[in-house]
Formats: sequence, structure tokens, C-alpha cells
Amino acid sequence: MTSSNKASMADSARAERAAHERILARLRDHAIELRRLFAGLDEESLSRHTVPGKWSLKELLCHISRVQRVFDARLDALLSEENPVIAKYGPEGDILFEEMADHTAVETLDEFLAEREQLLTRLEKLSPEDWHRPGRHPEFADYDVNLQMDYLAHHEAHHVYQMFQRRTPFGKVPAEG
Ligand code: NI
Repeated sequence: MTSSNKASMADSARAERAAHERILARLRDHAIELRRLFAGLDEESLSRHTVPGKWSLKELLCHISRVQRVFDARLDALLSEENPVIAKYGPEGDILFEEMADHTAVETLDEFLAEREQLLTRLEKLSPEDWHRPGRHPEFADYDVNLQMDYLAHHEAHHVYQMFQRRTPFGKVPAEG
């Protein structure tokens, strides 16, 4: 191996680590943002449909909380099985998602935040090889732990934006939660 090859491998390993760190930072940040967006609102407000026909803040929370659980189970499969088949997920007809609505938004938020901490602790311990353990997902080529967690962060960012939009009719968003 030439020294320039070695240097570029070191560079790409560094870039990989930095990419994993950024995913973790985004997932941490969403937890902080959720606390902030939910602060100061009662259960009635959190369940209100401020945009007619669209999910309330509570329903958006139930959705991302449910997705976090689905992705955590996928992580189990990716880390313990060789190239497992990953089933597609959608909220339509998901009974577990429906059941989450029976809990208060405050309970669901506490659960989400506790599970987020567990997920972050889990991801922090992964080796660079673990981040690239593959799986077979019907919609993605090159599906692996990294792609899945990158997807989780982007999917959540989309819904955090919707929460922000649905929070604004209640007045000033607090500086922190
Ligand atoms: Ni979604």
C-alpha cells in the first residue's frame, strides 16, 4: 500500500466517524427541541388539531416515538443477524401507534426521551464496522445501520418542523423546555 493510499484511508475513516457523530448530535438535538416545543402546553392543547385534518402535536409525537421503537428493533436485527430482511413501516393500520394515543402526551414524551437516551447510549458504543452492518430493505439499496440512523434523523427533522408549525398558534415558543 502506498503512503497516499494510507492517508486517504485514514481520511475516509475520519470522515465516517464524523458522519456518525453528526447523526448522534442531531438525534440528541431533537430530544432537546421536543422538550421545548411541548413546554407550557396542557393535554387539551397538545391534542388539538391546529391544522385541520393534520396530526396534532401529540399524534406527531406518537408517530416519531413509534418509529424510534421500530428502528430500535431493526437495530437489534442488523447487529445480531447476517443481512436480515427489514420490513417496511408505515403508520397506517399500526395498532401500537393507535394505542399510544391512550396515554397522555406527557407520558409519551417522557417515554420517548428515556428511549432516546437508551438509543444514543447504544449507538455511542458501536464500532465503525457495526455502523455498516447491512440489511435488506425493499426500498433502499445499500441499507445498513448508518443509512437507517441517518434516515431516522431526517425523518424526525421533518416531523419536528411540523410540530413547530403546529405549536406557533399557541403563542411564543419558550426558549427552552
Ligand atoms: Ni413520518
